[in-house]
Amino acid sequence: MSSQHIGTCTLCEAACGIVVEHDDAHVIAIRGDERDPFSQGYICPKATALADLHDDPDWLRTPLLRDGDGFREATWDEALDYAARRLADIRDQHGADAIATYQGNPGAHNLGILTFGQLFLRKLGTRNAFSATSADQLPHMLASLEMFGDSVLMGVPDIDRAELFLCFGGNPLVSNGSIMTAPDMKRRLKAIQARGGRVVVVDPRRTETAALADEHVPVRPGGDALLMLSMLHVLFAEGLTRPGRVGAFTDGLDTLAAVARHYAPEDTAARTGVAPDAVRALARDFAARRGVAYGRMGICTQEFGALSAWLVVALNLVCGRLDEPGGLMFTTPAVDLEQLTRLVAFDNGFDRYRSRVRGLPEFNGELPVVTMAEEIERKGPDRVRALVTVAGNPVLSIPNGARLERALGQLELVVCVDPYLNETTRHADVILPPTSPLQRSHYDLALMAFAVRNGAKYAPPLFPRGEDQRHDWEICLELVTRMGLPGFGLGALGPLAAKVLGPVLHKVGPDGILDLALRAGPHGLRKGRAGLSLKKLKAAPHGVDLGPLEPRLPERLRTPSKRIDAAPPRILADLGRLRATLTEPAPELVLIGRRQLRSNNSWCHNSYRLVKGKPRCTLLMHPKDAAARGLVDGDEATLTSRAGSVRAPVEVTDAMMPGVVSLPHGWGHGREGTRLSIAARVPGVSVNDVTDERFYDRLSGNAGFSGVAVEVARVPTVVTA
Ligand SMILES: Nc1nc2c(c(=O)[nH]1)N[C@H]1C(S)=C(S)[C@@H](COP(=O)(O)OP(=O)(O)OC[C@H]3O[C@@H](n4cnc5c(=O)[nH]c(N)nc54)[C@H](O)[C@@H]3O)O[C@H]1N2
Ligand SMILES: Nc1nc2c(c(=O)[nH]1)N[C@H]1C(S)=C(S)[C@@H](COP(=O)(O)OP(=O)(O)OC[C@H]3O[C@@H](n4cnc5c(=O)[nH]c(N)nc54)[C@H](O)[C@@H]3O)O[C@H]1N2
Ligand code: SF4
Ligand SMILES: [Mo]
Repeated sequence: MSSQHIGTCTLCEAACGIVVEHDDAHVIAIRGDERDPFSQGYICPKATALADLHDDPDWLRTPLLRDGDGFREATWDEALDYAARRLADIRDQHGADAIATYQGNPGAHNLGILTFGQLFLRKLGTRNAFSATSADQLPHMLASLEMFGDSVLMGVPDIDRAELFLCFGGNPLVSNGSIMTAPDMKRRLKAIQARGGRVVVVDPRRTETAALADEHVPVRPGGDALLMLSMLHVLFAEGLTRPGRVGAFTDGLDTLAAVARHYAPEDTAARTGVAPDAVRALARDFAARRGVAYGRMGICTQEFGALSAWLVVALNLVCGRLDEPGGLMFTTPAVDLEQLTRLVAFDNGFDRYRSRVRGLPEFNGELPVVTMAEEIERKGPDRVRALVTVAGNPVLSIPNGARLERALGQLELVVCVDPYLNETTRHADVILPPTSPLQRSHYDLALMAFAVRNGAKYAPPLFPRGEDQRHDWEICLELVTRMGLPGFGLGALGPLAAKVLGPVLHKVGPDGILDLALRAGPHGLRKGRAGLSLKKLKAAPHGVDLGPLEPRLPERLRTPSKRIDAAPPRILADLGRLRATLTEPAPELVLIGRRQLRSNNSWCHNSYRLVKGKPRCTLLMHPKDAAARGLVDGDEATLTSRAGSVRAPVEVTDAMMPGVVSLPHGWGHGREGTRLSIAARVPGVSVNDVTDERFYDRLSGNAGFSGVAVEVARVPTVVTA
């Protein structure tokens, strides 16, 4: 007898509704939920992997404790006690900063981690806190903080009403959209074209999205800030700017115009690779249409991430496309993310302190991942002694992961909340594995704040958790209480509060917090009028549509002046560095990354249906670059940077811009001591053994995966590690 369960796919930001056909213990089939008002039946091939994850024999179901070179199974009590006792000892003897933390990407798709995981990591109170944020969207958050006074107030393209989608450094056809929760991007982009609009993609590679677009503008990696300044130059010079309603509460537009004056298209063309006429046409087209400029990974994870993120907003702003239908808008999510981050996560802030080795700025209480390895290596009595990871695999995910991997060996203690024995967790002393996505309740706390329509959906767990299993939130709450971490906002009460409040919070759980947040949120109870609550959401299992995005400014601004700053001084201060690139010699060959539809960052490669077929970890290269190095399709090449070297088969293609090569990230499994029986057999290397922790955005501290200077050779050069 099979039954049906209505759920949500947790594997990427699109948050597609799924219908899971199942028997008592197993999934029989997964398909798109046609009654989900948001995804309308769309899913990508990754959704079916949810079943593989749930049934994966390598998904740990029992805690593991280090035992010599290997691991042994332990009871939850033993493992939690051990982790908590050793963490507490290190904290008591050496201070909070002796424990480093890393929170990874799947945490953003996990209600338990977004509530109790955050609580745990923040209550550890360490300055050595790291997360995927600084390998990803930090520049967008910094631009929002500087311009709007709130780092989580990030603009979302109102894609369903836009008449021009101008996409810088995003490949939504493959990534399924990012900081733009919008299932079925192909349908949405084609709809723009069908209503007479245009899709333009600015990218060093002719990506899947660029192939569908009306126009592809190849740009040199790291050239976006110059390109956008030149577009602004044209807009101001030709009198095409119309900030409109939003202009009335914006400061700094004159400064912006004065800055842009210095970047005529003729002056930037050599560095961007975009001809002056093409820049003029882009600018005019953008001014003429009800469009939106959107930027993502490719403009963040590069040398000028924060400048680029600021300029994307500025482009929308000067053309009256900010906070207007069809432009860059802000959601009215059912849970107020700003409220919630204040409660369980961070206070907005930048550069309130710096890292010890390189002096890199803090952001929202975290330090950049590019400094993680050196902070761990740093000697002295106040050194880092322990690392806690929650849903992260930094050995494969951060620049120069090989260096981090070596540094892990120096630590006294590594605690990982993670279901897999992988490249990072193989260095653990304790692995605390959570339940699978099908065993926990789900609400996209974070992602619905960046959706292209307002909406809300709750999914109950499909399968109950086993007696011998724990949810992420239970693990994190246990660590908080067993460590007697001070607080829950009760300051001096400290450990007592933890003992008393622990059981209370356990009763409340993530669902209880969600219920409170929904009731307190913008669609919650208002003056006696019934609004959203968990009960209401449970009664609407396919989700509720809360309508199109609506103008939200100036109410949501949190700058002291309650006005937008179009030219924040801290961002302008970085322009000198950008200008210098106009005269500096550019590297002959640079590296960028790429995402693949059946791949999900550094995990999910243990699902056979997602990895079968031709090897995908290939080095894409333009025919000219290949010929110059005597390489033909299929040849094995070494890819070398200052940081390291890997080998990969070459795939010659004119989809690449000359002078740019591409290798996807997240591969490189099969290391000794891991337990990934399928992934281990898939060929591939970790591109982050070549990316360089010294190549980053100096303003924000964000990692630079795009534009790393590399050499490619037929004959192996020096092979490190
Ligand atoms: N070269 C290069 N590097 C990149 C990128 C790039 O484009 N190029 N992209 C960057 C970006 S945008 C990101 S977000 C990061 C991602 O990098 P990470 O933050 O490291 O995240 P993942 O690679 O997704 O690793 C997920 C880890 O979480 C575990 N996990 C999965 N589900 C759960 C769960 O429900 N609970 C718990 N506790 N653990 C779970 C997995 O086993 C795995 O160990 O990589 C960055 N690194
Ligand atoms: N299938 C799949 N989907 C995913 C993920 C995954 O691993 N696999 N990861 C998820 C995560 S964590 C994230 S953050 C999102 C990311 O979502 P996207 O940002 O849409 O994803 P990417 O494919 O990395 O797109 C970045 C694009 O920037 C281009 N690029 C590189 N350098 C530059 C540059 O200097 N300038 C410009 N203009 N473009 C440049 C790259 O060629 C690439 O096409 O995807 C999410 N979705
Ligand atoms: S696009 Fe694919 S991976 Fe992303 S939520 Fe939808 S089904 Fe899941
Ligand atoms: Mo990401």
